This record gives sequence, structure tokens and C-alpha cells, in this order.
Amino acid sequence: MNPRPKLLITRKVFPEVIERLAPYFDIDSNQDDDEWPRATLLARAADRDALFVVASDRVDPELLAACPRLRIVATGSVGYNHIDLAACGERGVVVSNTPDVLTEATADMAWALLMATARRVCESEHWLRAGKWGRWAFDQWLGADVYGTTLGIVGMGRIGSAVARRARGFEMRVLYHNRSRAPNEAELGAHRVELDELLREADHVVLVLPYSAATHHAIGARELAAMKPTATLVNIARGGIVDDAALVDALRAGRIAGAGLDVYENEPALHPGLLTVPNVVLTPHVGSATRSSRVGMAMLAAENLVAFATGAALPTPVATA
Ligand code: 8YV
Repeated sequence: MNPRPKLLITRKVFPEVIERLAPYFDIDSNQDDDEWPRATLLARAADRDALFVVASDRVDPELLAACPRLRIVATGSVGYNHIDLAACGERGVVVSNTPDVLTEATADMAWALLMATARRVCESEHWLRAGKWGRWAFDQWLGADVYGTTLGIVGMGRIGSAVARRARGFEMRVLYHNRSRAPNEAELGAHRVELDELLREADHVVLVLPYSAATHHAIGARELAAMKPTATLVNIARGGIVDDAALVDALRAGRIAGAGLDVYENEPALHPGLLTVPNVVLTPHVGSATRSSRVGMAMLAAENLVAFATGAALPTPVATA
């Protein structure tokens, strides 16, 4: 009998996920969730046939060269910009990700940030906790309307569509910008426009596009200046899509009203300016953080690994060619 393939799981997962994988793999894993320096990752991965990684694990030519036996990388994320797909393809390493299972939770989070930012929930709460609420006033903590306004969605994939679907309840006009026309745009009541028009027209802009060299700093000083001074910006996609330094400048100068951010350039480090501007809502990359969604993601990564081990087709492969 062939020995079981060797798997490295780089981060703590749920016990049921280990149970699912245990019959198929010889497992080394980081269930203490220690912070591994890069050298530890390279050393622990060196003799592995399979890797279960997360978005903070860079799978690049250096790592692939360190793992000559590697055949599969399963990432516990829908995004795969941390994986060099071409390099994996060249070495015959297959890749899988975790679409769908996090769509609704992440769309909910976009709305949580949109609402909290537009209605200044965090700013006013901090003020209240600081004991500053002496009396009520007509013009206190005025925020932006959400109901009946215009929503601009940049990136109209699964999560963008789920964000748009929720906008119907708020009777919003929905504009979107996407490379291709969304096949469900009629059902969503969404209109495809150029990015500049979306930025000019939208009262609330939600970013839901994948990160790549092409989308690096897609929202920078020029784009922020194109937005309405009353508008809010929400990023639940990836750090690096927004130029954080330009965003801090725009928030300070009042060029936009506020921003709700779940992702950052260089996270978990934040641009220091973000911590000093009041009109931002900041969350620590928790877009998919509900139990059902995170268990779903980890389990889907596991199902891809089990399929690999049993010679079945991967449920959610990512094209590496
Ligand atoms: C993950 C995400 O929680 O799936 C993604 O692409 O950004 C998040 O939902 C995170 O990346 C963990 O790997």
C-alpha cells in the first residue's frame, strides 16, 4: 500500500476538519496557531505533498523550490493573490480555493461597514463611551442617508452580486463596474458603468474586486477626488486595492465623508494615519468571520485535499495555466 501523502496545515483549523483529513493524510499542523517565521514554513513544508494554507502564507517560487514533492496547495480563502499560480502550474502543483461558502457572510459585512460608516456608529459610540454625551441636539452626529441613495459596486462577482441583492431592500439605484457584463444584472437591477462615472455618482462605494497587479491602487488620490464629498467608501476585498496613504489624506481633507475598511495594505500593520482619522470604521479582516462561513471555508479546503488524496476531481480548483 502506498504511504499516505504528507500534509502540512499552517494554521489552527476546526477539530472536525482535522478529523475529516486524518484518514487520508500523514498530518503535520500548527494547531497551537503559533506565528511561524517564513523559515519555519519553508522547513515544515519541505517534505510535504500537500499544503493547507491561508491568505497570509505566500506561495511563491521560493516556497515551491523548497518543496520538491508538493502536488497541491489548498487555500482556506476565496482570494488567491498570495499564490503564484503560474509558478504552481509550471511545477504541476494544483491549487484550490473556497468560493461560495463565504459569499453571504462577506456581503453582510460589507453592509455592516457601509451602515456603520454612513451613520457614524463607531464615532458616536466612542464619544458616548468617553462620557461626552451631555444633551441631545438636532444637528448631532448627522450621517449620510442609505435608503433610496445610489450604491456603486466595484467588482461584480459572487460577493458583489450578494451586496447588490441586499440593496433592493433599501430601494437603492445600483451601479457597478466590472470588466465584463454581469449575466444577472437585470435580476439585480444593476447598471454597468465606467469606474469614473460610478465614483462620481455613487453615495456609497463598495469594493469587492480581486487584488492583482492590475487592481493595485485602483482607488488612489485621483479616484478619491472623483467621489462626492458626502460619499462613503467600503473595502471588504483586499488591501492594496486602495492606496491607504491617499485615503488618509482624502479623509483628513474631507474629500470623502468616511470609509469602512476590513482590509489594509501590509495588514496586520495599519497605515498610522488610519488610527488618527475619526471618520473611519476599522475591522481586522473579518469579512468571512461567522462560524458557519469559516467552518465552511476550512471544510471546503479539506474536501479539495480529500479529493486529491482519493484521485477525484477537486470541487473548487483554481486554474493555474
Ligand atoms: C479569509 C478572505 O478569512 O477568503 C478570503 O479571500 O479574505 C477571508 O475571507 C482570509 O483570507 C483567511 O485566509
